[in-house]
Formats: sequence, C-alpha cells, structure tokens
Amino acid sequence: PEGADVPQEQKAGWASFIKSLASMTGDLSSMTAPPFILSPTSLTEFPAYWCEHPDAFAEISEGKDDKERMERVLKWFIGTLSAQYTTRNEKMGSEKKPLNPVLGELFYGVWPDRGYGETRLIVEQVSHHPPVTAYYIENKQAGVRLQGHSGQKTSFSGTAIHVKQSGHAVLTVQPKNGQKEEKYLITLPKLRIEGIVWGSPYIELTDTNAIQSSTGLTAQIDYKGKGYFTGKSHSFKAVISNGSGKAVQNYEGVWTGKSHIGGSKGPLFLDTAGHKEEVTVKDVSEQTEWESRKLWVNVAKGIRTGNYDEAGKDKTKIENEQRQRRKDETANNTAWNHLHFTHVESDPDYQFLSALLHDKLTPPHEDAYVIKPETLNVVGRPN
Ligand code: HCR
Repeated sequence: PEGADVPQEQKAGWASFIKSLASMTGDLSSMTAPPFILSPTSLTEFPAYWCEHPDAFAEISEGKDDKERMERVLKWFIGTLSAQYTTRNEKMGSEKKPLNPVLGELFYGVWPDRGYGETRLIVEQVSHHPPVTAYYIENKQAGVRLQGHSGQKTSFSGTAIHVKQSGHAVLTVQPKNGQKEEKYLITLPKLRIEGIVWGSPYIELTDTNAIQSSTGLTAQIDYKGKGYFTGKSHSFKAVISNGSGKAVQNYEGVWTGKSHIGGSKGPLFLDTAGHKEEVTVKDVSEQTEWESRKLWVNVAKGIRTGNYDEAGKDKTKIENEQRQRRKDETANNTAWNHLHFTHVESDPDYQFLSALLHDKLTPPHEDAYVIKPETLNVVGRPN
C-alpha cells in the first residue's frame, strides 16, 4: 500500500512532499523532505564513487593498445555504477535525499597507494542554484586523471522522479607503453527514482551514455530495467565501436553484478558485487570550516541520531549564513571565487571529442570546470 515504508508519524509529511513534487521546477535539491528520507551525506561526497576501485582506475594506462585501454575504461566505468547508484540502499535501506551543498563547499580524499600509486580526490561545489559539483581525481604514478562536473534536472511523472544529469567528465590517460596521451569523454546516464509512493526510493538507470576516445573508439552503454533484456533490474548492454562505427566488441549483464563479453553466455567481463574501497578522509577535527563533514557535522549528527530539531536548527544557520554572504557580495559588487576550479564557457575536450561521436550531442559544446594546477596541494579555503 501507499506509504508502507514511511514511519507512521511522517506519513502526512511524505504525502505532502509527493504533492509538492508535482509543482517542482527542475531542482529538487532545495525542497524540504520529511526526516526519514534525509541522508547525513552531502552531494559533494558523491564524486568519490568514481574511484571505489582505484586499482581498476590505475590499470587503464597498462592496456597494451587503444582497444585494450578502451575496454579497461569501460570496465572501470561499469564498476563505478553500483557505488554511484545503490550505495544508499545498501547502507540506509533506500535512496535518501543528500544534503544540498553550499557554494564553496569542499571535499578531499585519498585512496592510499597499494602498489599502483596514490589516488587523490578534490571536490568543490561551484554553484548552489542550480547545484553543480566539480571534481578532479588523479593517480599521478599511473598516469590517469578524471575531471568533471555534475548537476541534475529533476521532474516528476506521478510515480517516478526523472533525473537528467548535466555535465560530463573527461578522463586523460598516459599509456604506460609510451604511446600518445588519450582522452575519453564520458557522458552521463539518466536516472529514474522509483518506489516513491511506498516511501522506499531506489534508482534505475535508463537510456544511454557514451564514452568517446580521442583514438576514435566509442563505447555506448544502454540501460534497461526489469523485463527488457534479461528480466533483471539494473541491466545494461555495451558496445565498443571503431571510428567508422563498426562494432568491435559487445558486453551485457547487470551493473550490480556480473556481465559477460559477447553475449550473456560469454566469458566473464566484470563482477561488480565484490569489494569496494571507500575514500579515506581526514578526521573532522582536522578539517577546515568549508570541508563538507566539518561544515555539516551537527546536521549529520542530528539526522543520524534522530534529533531532527538540532539538525534543522543547524541547517537553517548554515543557510542563513549563505544568504547573508550572497547579499554582501551583491552590496559590495564582488563575486565568489572558486578555490580549485576555473569555469570555462566551452570545454575544448568536449567540443573535440563529442564531434567524434556518431550520435551527435546537442548542443555541440558544454562548459567545464578546469582544475587550477597551482591549488592541487592547497587544502581548505583561507577564512
Ligand atoms: C538524484 C540524486 C542527486 C544526484 C545523485 C547523482 C546523480 C550525483 C552524481 C553522482 O555521480 C551520481 C549520483 C547518484 C545519486 O544516485 C543521485 C541522487 C539520488 C537521489 C538524489 C535526489 C536529489 C534526491 C531525491 C529525493 C528522494 C529520494 C525523495
């Protein structure tokens, strides 16, 4: 029945939240939702999901030729999906509403060297309305780095929330065998959030996304839920094609478990159900004021312990401070400066790589947030 998974005392709140979804105008992040559906984690932490298999990320550069490297990029990419889209279900019982980051919020992390070099993560919230998160992930020793940004446009169909992701990522690989540097443009899939009426939301990926390499190779990934390819949820089919659009290899399976090369009975391509390595983050006591876990410490504690009054009070305090900052900027005619990223109106990598795609993207250009190399070792914003 409707609202079956909603705590009794929050059923009315959930019903009115669903009602308000109908009039939402593309940005769900700033809407107030009942406490049972709140996550204590800010969206600035989500880019860490790109690298919970730091070994797969590092090993891309060891591929012997462009085809093998593209296959490794695909393997790493498919391997990120279960972390990106099912972690909250596993840890909190259902998808939850993440904390809406403030402008300038920062998140840093590392995956320690386990024989393939250290991987570093730098995240900055570069826009609040609409929310946009910029990130940079690099393993210097392995010669791989990922730069991207992420935003969402949400709409409600009556039963499901549809999320169109904006932004893209560019992966740069310096092959270990000395071959020329390669770039891979990664576009992002669409999401459907199901289970809303019951109060236990979960994500299904829909539609398609692409990985376009500067070598000419393309990987296209198609997503289907239950009842399409296999009768299983979270299914995908992927195909790697060469520059003339001819398929060179197919893959299929589920992104939450096993997938196979060729067809469903082919050799194992990947099993994503295994171990994932969470990012290592400094203790809150060692973080600066703009770092996510420090900034939200009381709100997160309130949500975790069910002390929603405390959570609400601190959230209001943070939001009021932000409002004041924006007012001051308008009054003083100053602009907020990003610490780690520079905004560019048109990303040259996107323009070049998207032009190589068979299914052309519209528009053919997109903006980007480019890491400021000189700030790579800066931690925290000077107050
Ligand atoms: C849609 C979503 C915020 C955005 C999250 C993104 C798209 C962020 C970029 C990551 O790389 C991947 C990713 C994973 C998340 O699954 C996705 C979130 C799921 C829910 C959340 C909504 C804004 C909140 C919906 C509120 C519901 C649960 C009531």
